[in-house]
Amino acid sequence: MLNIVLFGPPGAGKGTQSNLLIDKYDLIHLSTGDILRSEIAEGTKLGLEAKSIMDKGDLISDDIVISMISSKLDNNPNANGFIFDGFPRTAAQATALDSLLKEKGTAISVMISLKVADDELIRRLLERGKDSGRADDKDESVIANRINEYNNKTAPLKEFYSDQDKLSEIEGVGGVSEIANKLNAVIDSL
Ligand code: B4P
Repeated sequence: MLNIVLFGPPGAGKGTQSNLLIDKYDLIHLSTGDILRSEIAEGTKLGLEAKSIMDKGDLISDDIVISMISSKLDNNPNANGFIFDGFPRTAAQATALDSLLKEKGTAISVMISLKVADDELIRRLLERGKDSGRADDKDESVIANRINEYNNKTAPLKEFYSDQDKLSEIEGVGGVSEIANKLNAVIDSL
């Protein structure tokens, strides 16, 4: 199986690049952000709880996102592989993901981290906020909080994967297809 963690700060292009990779490599896209937003749209109990946390730019609790990913893995027993987009975001999530994949006789193949400077992230997210309807993209202080959460809780996971010799970092600034070519080169070299 090909299991990719697509990593980077908010607005780095994880969702954008995932959409290209799923077609090219026939993978299942698991975006915890998208799953949470669909819970909100459906008005579920989880969605109602998640909305106020996401609108502030804080992280949802580990238990919730781990169980969401666990059930998605169970629901796709014949997948060629998965792209994990926006997950894991904490050490507890990374450890849980390793265990879940081990139970299924597989593992993460690579973590690809997209590098983008903060001023470019803020520019992209405010631009998306003009028509995305996402409250967390409209307010610069919420965006700053998301970047802060990333730096404090999520960025340290690069070490978790580099200790397993699975980290590959690429420049996330440039044209979308130019960045996609760099991602493809990393994956094709596995
Ligand atoms: P996410 O949905 O993961 O939001 P994101 O980080 O903004 O997404 P991404 O980086 O994929 O942005 P995109 O490619 O679309 O999370 C939202 C919230 O959900 C979190 O704050 C948290 O509350 C919660 N959450 C999600 N997962 C969680 C977890 N595991 N644990 C706890 N809480 C969790 O790119 C952004 C913009 O850039 C787009 O407009 C795009 O068009 C543009 N863009 C992309 N590539 C570009 C390029 N090369 N050049 C110029 N613009 C580009």
